[in-house]
Amino acid sequence: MYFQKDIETMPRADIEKMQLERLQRLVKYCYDNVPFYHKRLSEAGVCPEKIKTLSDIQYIPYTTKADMRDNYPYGLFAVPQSKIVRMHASSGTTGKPTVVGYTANDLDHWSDCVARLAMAAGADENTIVQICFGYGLFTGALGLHYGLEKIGATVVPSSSGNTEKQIMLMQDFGTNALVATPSYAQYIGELAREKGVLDKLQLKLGLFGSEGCTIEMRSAIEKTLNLFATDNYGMSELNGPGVSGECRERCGMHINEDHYYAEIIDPATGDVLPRGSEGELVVTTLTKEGMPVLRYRTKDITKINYEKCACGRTFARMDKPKGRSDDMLKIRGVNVFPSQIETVLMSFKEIAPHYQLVLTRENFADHLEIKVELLEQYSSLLDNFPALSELHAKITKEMKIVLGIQTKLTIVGCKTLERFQGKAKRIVDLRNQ
Ligand code: DLL
Repeated sequence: MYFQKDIETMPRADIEKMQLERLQRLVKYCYDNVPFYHKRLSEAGVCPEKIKTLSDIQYIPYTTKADMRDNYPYGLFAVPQSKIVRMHASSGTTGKPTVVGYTANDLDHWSDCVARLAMAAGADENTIVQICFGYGLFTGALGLHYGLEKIGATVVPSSSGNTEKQIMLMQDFGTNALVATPSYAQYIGELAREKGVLDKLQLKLGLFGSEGCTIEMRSAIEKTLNLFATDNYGMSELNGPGVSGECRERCGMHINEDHYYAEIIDPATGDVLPRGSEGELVVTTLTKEGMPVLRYRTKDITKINYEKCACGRTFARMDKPKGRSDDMLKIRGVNVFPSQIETVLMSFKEIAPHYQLVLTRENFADHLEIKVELLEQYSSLLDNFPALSELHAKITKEMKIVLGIQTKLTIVGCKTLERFQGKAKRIVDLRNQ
């Protein structure tokens, strides 16, 4: 089923014609309305008239997360505040989030994009959907919320957490669709099983996203919850969810190419790679008014297939991202940066600047263990259990406040952890073992 069949099944030549027209308009729009882009484009010798073909996009410099940070909070906005009707934000490395502003048209386009993906997954006006993403500055909940309302689904904005109540509502409301991160969906399944109410749930569809999930893990979740789930990709800087998502064929996530122009580049050199190659996804927002983004480096590693899909849609399909080219960790749906952890650790005088982050997956949920060393002069703490426990509790509490998730802390003696000659490798990712 389609939400906008004429657009979703456009011949490729027409898609590219539309993309070029929109790109030309966008570059002029950014040049005229965002001083940051005016300067960037001028320095690169790109005036709007230089964009004559889609491949001329290669002359435009990339936009990065650092640019977002440097222009916090409103430096990349293209319209005055009076035209902004919504703001969202994502967590950032320095404590300052990345801010996104939306005009009324942006919200309309955003919900169209989500609506298409929800219908491609099988949702319609008979869907009763529980949205178990956290409502707030995070784009996931409100993004799905308005997209699903647009197709006439009944939205239950239950947010994340309070899982027993979620399960009760699912039974009482006859919820037949679930929006969640795959790991939260798994947890809901586990708890429902524990409570002996799995067979009382009427879920048929899962719209999962916001974090990676292997096919194997998804199959296990589908089996537990007795539903069919699709994967959905997006990021705050590009509106949020709705950039791409799977149809019922589940052979790649359809990119909403009338709103997003996607490229694949070599993350090391920045060179654009030939179609079909694997590399870092770079996305240009073709229609965004509030905060347009030119060639945003997502850091997500994937590849794109431009063949028409068996479902009839012609929009290109991206693979599930293999991972990120930077260090951001996504744990139980929460973005965690190693630098945040380091900042917390370094605020304790007893702790040495040596730590290791061990990621594991237990019962389909990600866990983070932080191993830290005591400074030599505090080594005696290892023999003083009450004092060590007190320090342990203080660090754990601070970590929870800063990261927003529970972590396991292991304090070890000095000179226990590995040392490095070149770049430190602090992350030990055992999640796929
Ligand atoms: O996670 C937006 C979103 C919400 C997408 C709900 C889908 C559903 P951010 O918090 O800014 O935005 O995180 C963006 O999360 O660069 C990816 O690394 C990762 N990510 C998002 N979706 C997927 C996915 C939202 N389906 C970052 N598979 C992105 C793997 C994903 N990784």
